Amino acid sequence: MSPIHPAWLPQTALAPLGRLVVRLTGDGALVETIATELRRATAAHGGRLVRGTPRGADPEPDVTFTSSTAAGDRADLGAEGFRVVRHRERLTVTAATGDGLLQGFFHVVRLGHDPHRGEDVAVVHRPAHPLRMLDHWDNVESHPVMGQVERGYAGGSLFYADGSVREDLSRVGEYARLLASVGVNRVAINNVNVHRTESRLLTDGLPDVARIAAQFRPWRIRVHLSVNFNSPVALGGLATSDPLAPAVQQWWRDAAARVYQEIPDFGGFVVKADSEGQPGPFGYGRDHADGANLLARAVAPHGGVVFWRAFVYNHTQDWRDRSTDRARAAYDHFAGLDGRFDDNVVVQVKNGPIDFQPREPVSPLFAAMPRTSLAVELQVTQEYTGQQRHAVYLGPQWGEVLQFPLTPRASVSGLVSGVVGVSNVGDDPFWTGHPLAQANLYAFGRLAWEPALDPTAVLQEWIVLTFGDDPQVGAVVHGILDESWLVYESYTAPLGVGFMVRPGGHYGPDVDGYEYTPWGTYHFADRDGIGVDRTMATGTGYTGQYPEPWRSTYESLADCPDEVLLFFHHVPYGHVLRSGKTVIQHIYDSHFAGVEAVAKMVAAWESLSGRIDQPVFERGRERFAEQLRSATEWRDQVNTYFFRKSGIPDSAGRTIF
Ligand code: GCV
Repeated sequence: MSPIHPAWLPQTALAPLGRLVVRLTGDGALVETIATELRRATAAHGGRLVRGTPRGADPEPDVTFTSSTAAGDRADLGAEGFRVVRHRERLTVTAATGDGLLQGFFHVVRLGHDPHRGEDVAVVHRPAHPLRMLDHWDNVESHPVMGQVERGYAGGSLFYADGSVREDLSRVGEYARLLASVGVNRVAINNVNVHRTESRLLTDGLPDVARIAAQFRPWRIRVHLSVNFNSPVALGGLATSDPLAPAVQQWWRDAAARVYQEIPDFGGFVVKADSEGQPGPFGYGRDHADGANLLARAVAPHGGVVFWRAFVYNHTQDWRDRSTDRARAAYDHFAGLDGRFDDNVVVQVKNGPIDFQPREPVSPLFAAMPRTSLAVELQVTQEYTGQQRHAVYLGPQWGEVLQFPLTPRASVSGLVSGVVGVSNVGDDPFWTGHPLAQANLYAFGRLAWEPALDPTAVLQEWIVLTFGDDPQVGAVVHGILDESWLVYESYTAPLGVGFMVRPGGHYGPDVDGYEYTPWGTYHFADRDGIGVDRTMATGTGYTGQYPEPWRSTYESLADCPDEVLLFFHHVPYGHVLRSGKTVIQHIYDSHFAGVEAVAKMVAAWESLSGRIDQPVFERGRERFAEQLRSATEWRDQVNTYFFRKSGIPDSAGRTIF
């Protein structure tokens, strides 16, 4: 068993700061957290930590972290911001809160060598979104089908083993440190599918939840629980969980009060309701505003927040029924409720209208609820993007989503107050299965804090912190990861078609895997053409959920961008794309090119032998071998399927079976 990998915070990452004279002022729990970091770093690397206000005998600090109580700073820097001033080779970081100072501390770690040297600067950093959260789909008791972590590709859970909360939670503390270093400030610790044992975390499991919260607290990360909407019946013995029943309301108030007694900084609840078998307000003839407000009012007196998921759709559809369209569901259920949610409800919307496919258009719901707090939900765990066996850097996808100009005035990022990711971490020694998948966890936090960051620059930060500044390693890792999302897309589902995966596990190709199932139908391929007609003119009308200009853009075959063409239109195989290629030739070309790109990744990784830690190299090598095998399978199955359907040969005459 390899020792636990330090991810992007090895001792070497703290060495540049640890060599300097550093002053730290202020007090409080978070200042003590920073002090511990600085004490360790300076002790290991020969620098010096000076606490408190300057005294005559103290050496001049190279870097100063200072807590300010000035009203102007409070207004300017807010609850989590910090100011960085470099003047004559002295660096000063000022914050009005411990949270801000902690973020400022990690900012200086990212600056690397000699952070006090360089041009004079004065810049304020504030997060774009106050809510930056990771959801864990971890089960306390390993689920017979989904295992310990639903859609987890990094071993077991950090929190649970053998049916209960782990005795030793020290690794959770390490995880909290990593998350804090990239600005994550909330974590939900159990699966949104809340099974029997997990529902009891809210009641008799509370002391254990409190132990987990204690690991996150020094890093100011608030813990949330996913709760089962039916808890008043299942746990409280009530006859109903109807959100309008006074006894139900009282039950939730009491439950929340007990939680806050045990965990005063508890974040609140996460709820998946009326979705994929989870109970919800529909069962009582109520709507999702009634359901969400029930829980919101229970936690409101304690400052809690309820993340209510908009992932509500019918998973028992009849594939013969062409009028149902899963893509429409979130908007159809939620847009009409805008304005009815309490202030402490955050409606959590998946980035796309379906389910974390390699490519989807952004959900139109972000533009439809101006009077509701929204969060965008991203999938860091690589359910449909290679399950941490394929190297896929998702930063560019998330950057595109967050910056997508959905309305004439606002990007998705500008329409939401939170960014939530489904965590990709488990008890794996490398945290994330594929060591390169750590980059996704890192980028999630950084982009949630500042969506305008260039994902390639974020990757560069991660590379230097993790591997050091060997330029060859940097070039190779960039070469592998920069375009890896597009490479993955190219050898899997083309042009916005999704779900050509093996049902259940969602790994590997199965073109017709979901085509005749109750979960929705995704490609409608026949001998003449492919794609889902979601237009208003002849299809499901989904395009009508978008504001202009996207409604017209997506409705029009001529204007629809190639990469989502088959998401919106059913076209003949001979349809000529904006790229100038026919759809069928694009399918062939992209699949051949994708596998070639993976072969280059494999060779590039091999060149790192001896230049990076051996266990990281070996783990990566094993994953790249699987990626090449799997990509080849995708290429051959997808190409063969569409060649057989269409009868149109590859113009380059390559091997199709
Ligand atoms: C936690 C998809 C996944 C499910 C997941 C669900 C959700 O359907 O396959 O495993 O359930 O999304 O987001 O709730």
